[in-house]
Amino acid sequence: ANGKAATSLPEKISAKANPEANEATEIAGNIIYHAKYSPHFSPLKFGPEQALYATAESLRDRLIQLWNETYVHFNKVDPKQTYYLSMEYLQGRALTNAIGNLNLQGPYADALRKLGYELEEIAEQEKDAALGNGGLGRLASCFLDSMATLNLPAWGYGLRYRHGLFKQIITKKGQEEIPEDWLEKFSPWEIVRHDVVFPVRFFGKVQINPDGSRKWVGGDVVQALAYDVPIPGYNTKNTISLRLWEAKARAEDLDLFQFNEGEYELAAQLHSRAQQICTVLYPGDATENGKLLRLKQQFFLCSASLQDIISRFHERSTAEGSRKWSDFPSKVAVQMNDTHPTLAIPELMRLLMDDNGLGWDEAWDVTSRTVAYTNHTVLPEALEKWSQSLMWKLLPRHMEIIEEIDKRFVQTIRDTRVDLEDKISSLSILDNNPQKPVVRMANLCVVSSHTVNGVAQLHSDILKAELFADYVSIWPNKFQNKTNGITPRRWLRFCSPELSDIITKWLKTDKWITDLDLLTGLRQFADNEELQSEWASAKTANKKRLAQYIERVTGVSIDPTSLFDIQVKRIHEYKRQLMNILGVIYRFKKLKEMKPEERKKTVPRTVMIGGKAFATYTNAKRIVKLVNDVGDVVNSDPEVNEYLKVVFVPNYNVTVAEMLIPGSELSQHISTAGMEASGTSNMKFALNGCLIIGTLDGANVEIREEVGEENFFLFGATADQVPRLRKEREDGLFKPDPRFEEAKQFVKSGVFGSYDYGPLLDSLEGNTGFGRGDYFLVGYDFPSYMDAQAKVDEAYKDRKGWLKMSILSTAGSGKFSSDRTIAQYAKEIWNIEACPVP
Ligand code: NBG
Repeated sequence: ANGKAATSLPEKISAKANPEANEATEIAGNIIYHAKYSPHFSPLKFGPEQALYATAESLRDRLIQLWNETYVHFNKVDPKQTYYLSMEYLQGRALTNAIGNLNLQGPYADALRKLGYELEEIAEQEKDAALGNGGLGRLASCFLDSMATLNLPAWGYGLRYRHGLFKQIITKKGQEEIPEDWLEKFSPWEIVRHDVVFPVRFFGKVQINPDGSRKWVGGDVVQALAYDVPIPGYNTKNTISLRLWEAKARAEDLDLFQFNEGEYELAAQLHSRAQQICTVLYPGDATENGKLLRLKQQFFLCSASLQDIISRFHERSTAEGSRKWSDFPSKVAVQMNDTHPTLAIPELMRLLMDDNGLGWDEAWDVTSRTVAYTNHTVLPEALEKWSQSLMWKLLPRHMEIIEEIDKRFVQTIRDTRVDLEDKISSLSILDNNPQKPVVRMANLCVVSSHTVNGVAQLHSDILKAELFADYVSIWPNKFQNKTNGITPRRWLRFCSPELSDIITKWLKTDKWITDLDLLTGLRQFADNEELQSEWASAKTANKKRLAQYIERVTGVSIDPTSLFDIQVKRIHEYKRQLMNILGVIYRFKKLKEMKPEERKKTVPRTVMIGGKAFATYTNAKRIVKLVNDVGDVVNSDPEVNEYLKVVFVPNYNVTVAEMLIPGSELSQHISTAGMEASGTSNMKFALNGCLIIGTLDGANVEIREEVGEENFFLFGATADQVPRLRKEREDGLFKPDPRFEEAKQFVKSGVFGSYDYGPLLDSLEGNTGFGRGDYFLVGYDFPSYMDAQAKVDEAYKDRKGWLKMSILSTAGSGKFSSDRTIAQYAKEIWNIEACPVP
């Protein structure tokens, strides 16, 4: 705190002559006001935490003002609006982002200095809003930033998980999970909307009225209460909303009689059932109860959001008299982020038919012209299938509607496409297999949506050629590609101000922040020594900052002049962190075998791996344990630790990513080809001048095209080779590379401790009875991976060559702005237009 500890509020702030200083004075006054009158803490103490809340609240005033103006403007213009439905948002911290988007960096820094604090120090107090698990959730958050920045009439809807996804801690046992506590105190960024409440029903039964219409009655009714998180655009007034729902029981649901009888749990059971809904993201689903809770969460999001959307449709119609339902699709676009919000389809049908009296055909026309679906994975285990009996129990009316949609769809196929007769069992929505009857959510989405898209070109091609091939023959124009993107504000401008300033200086404009294609202008300077040296010093500064962070959270001290090699993402066998660590193990073994003078010729490396494993995913947890065990041995080996360090970065999240990515030089995107739908951290790394070692998978393919193949370390099988290679592996025709065998053998020898890695290593064997046949082809790709790693070392020795590649990597990343992605969604799927607040 500016040298001296600031723990109390200053009495007076003196104004200076220039306007910036006046703005800072005004802001400081605002912060003091909030510190004094905040309902959340006493003004007697003004430590960093209080300073954070007061600063955030001063910003919140501005955001609310802008948010209101935007809302009023949208109401007036009444444009078609998009609603993005997502079970996940990985917002991360909001303070730096809000200050940056509002262009208030200077005044806020000055204001806080007057109060005895540095802005960075205050920003660091903030906890991440971690309402997501990985790329899909972070994509949703990047999309919101772009929607606001492009002035699009678009909103997000999600759930307000009180404990988000778990927090990862690393102990001797490996990964352990503890609850996330982002709401423990309170979040200054949300506005409770006691005026926005909708009832959401569960269970109950379908009542048939005398006129034949149907009504869902009985069961439990829970209230959905809205919390609005304002999302400011960059350099614009437009501020949109992320509306998060919280589940609440009604006062009348407390059974006062039972309570007074001392039966407290029984008396409040509806309250506790409502509480469960927004407790955590992805509760374990191994039990029936767990499945039921997840289904409740999904329906809760869909029902509350659609009721809200419909009420806004009515609200905006009052100006020109009441609106026709057939206009709904020209006013509303609903985007389903993966299959999690699929229940939006039967829920919209139900609301239209049962509550608003539309007939089936009219309701179907409205629904199918309104909803669109983004697929984010081809992994069969991630394609949702819900048990029909569970659905009948929780959502009886919706099951009737789904059956009817399916019946009509199948009938149409029978009537019009005799050639597809034998495909009907796989095309239909209901899988009536008597062992395990399920609803196939992806099929329901494809049948009901006007547009279906994948998230990178290769992924969209695979969807069309494989997963949804037969649907393509029915609706050839339904399928699109929308290659993912990332917001250049958070992922370059704000997380690496040093590099950003250099880019602005050389491009002679900062317009690249909203027009990322301008980065190609750096290409002409890639060989320029002056730029290279500035580039190098920005990278070095970021590496030093990262090294300090690593030491602080892990105790491991790393050398900022070594090559920083990073792989951060959810731990999954298809992402092949296991291949990475086996490569490290091989490197370690070779270093041990070398003579000291030989070692000196090698390129020192720091390998950082981070990511959460799903709590019940045993092999993923074993991988986390292995990385940690390898780190313990390597980092304490006096012969080798000058040349190799291995760090497991705990609790990887958005904030950690903002620290790691700017300091990275090499990053690994090494999934089995065809399995990673897109990847989005690959884009963030490339944008920050980090080189990629990777397979031809997901968006890697397009990144390599854009940055140039000479600036990308490619290896491995291609997606079209994978099926044949798996077959060969199964048939025992595969001959492993000696390096692969040596690395596995080394682990088995017990060098990395007594933990039993047998089962993990067995998963890499052919069909040996316990082996899973190396489904992810680690063995097959290992030799080409190691060869590519050798090329990395060679390239790193040529300092200028490396810097040039790094500059070209940034220069080629323009395509991966989420502004480009969202502009394409707006034009090609949603049919919406910008609506800037004047
Ligand atoms: C993930 C994919 C990633 C992709 C993100 C965002 C799911 C279901 N899918 O490859 O695995 O980048 O979605 O599209 O989380």
